[in-house]
Amino acid sequence: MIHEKYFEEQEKQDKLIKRPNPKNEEFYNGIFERYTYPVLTREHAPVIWRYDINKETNPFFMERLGINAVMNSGAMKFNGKYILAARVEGADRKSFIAIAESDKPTEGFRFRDLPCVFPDTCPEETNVYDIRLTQHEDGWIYGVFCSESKDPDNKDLSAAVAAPGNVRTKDPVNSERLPNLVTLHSPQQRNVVLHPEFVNGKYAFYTRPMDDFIETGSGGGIGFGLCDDITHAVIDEEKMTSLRKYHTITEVKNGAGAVPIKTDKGWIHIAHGVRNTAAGLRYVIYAFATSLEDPSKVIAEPGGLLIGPRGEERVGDVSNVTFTNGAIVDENGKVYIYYASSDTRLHVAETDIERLKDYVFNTPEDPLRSSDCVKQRVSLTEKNLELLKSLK
Ligand code: M1P
Repeated sequence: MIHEKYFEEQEKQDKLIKRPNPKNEEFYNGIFERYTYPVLTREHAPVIWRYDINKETNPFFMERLGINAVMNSGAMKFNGKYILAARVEGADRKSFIAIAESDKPTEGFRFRDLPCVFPDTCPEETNVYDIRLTQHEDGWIYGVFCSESKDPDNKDLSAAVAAPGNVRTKDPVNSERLPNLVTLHSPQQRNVVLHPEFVNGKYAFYTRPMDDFIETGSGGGIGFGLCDDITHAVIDEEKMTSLRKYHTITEVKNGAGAVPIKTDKGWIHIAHGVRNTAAGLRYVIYAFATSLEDPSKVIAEPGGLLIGPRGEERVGDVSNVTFTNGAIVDENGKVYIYYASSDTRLHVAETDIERLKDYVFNTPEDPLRSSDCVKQRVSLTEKNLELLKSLK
């Protein structure tokens, strides 16, 4: 017999999913719009994932398998639907990937009945998260994610190893797991993204070389490497693309985010950068462009952040974080950037290709020193003052 509380909880959730999500009219920067509500939260996790709805076995209608957070999501448009492959974190700290879909890009996301169950080919793997969905020109949809295991060579209980897992599918229901990507010169990898096109006839990956699970150490930024065989992907040389720099938003680390967006001026990358503060690490989203002829070559990098945590976004399980691993470009040129705040919930920011190009190619670079930054600002202000004189 179904517990009566099930119907109450389900009704609450249906209301939440159907709630309209207007643009946040208070926020303006000309670059993108924010929306009022997150598009996915832990309250969106299906009731049937969390409760045993049978009154005989769950008389108190207790949550048996709680959900802690819904965040970092891969994204794509498929068969007219907006698809999010979300990182769902259980109350037990283990994450898994689950697909939520909607007919609209900014509201109405509902999880499928069952989360994704990838072929269990890595017995040492403890946690999986942060999938990037690449609709590759070879006809497959790839999902590259972080596969995390306990470090067998380190007695520290928290010592872990991160490697890029890879699944592929043609129908987003059944998936084939490929061996984890191997990078010959980097002991750990997270935030790996498969480029959607062949480069010199090879598969191309954006990587993030790390010496350690948390610290990038000698890893200088976002790398780029090629491999011949996607079914046994091995990367030898990792060229550097967007570099970490002292006293910038990427000082501590950075990492590729959404699959690069192709424009007539170059590939636009929406990535994340991390700096340290007295309050801990601060994660923000930034953008840069690489050349169409050589997608490893950075051709533009606006100074500063594109999306930083604001208001309620600042607080969560890991506060002061905005992070993205998915964006969708619509047929009409609109771009939806799905970003999580503070490792807790998922939001959407809306822009379009023309604005993104203008932002990436016409926003000044970070001149790296206060004295040059202030000159940059004075120059802009003086030009504006000159123009304002015409009003007098
Ligand atoms: O907690 C913030 C983010 O930390 C990691 O990102 P990075 O590898 O750059 O440190 C990821 O685990 C990510 O999931 C998380 O949002």
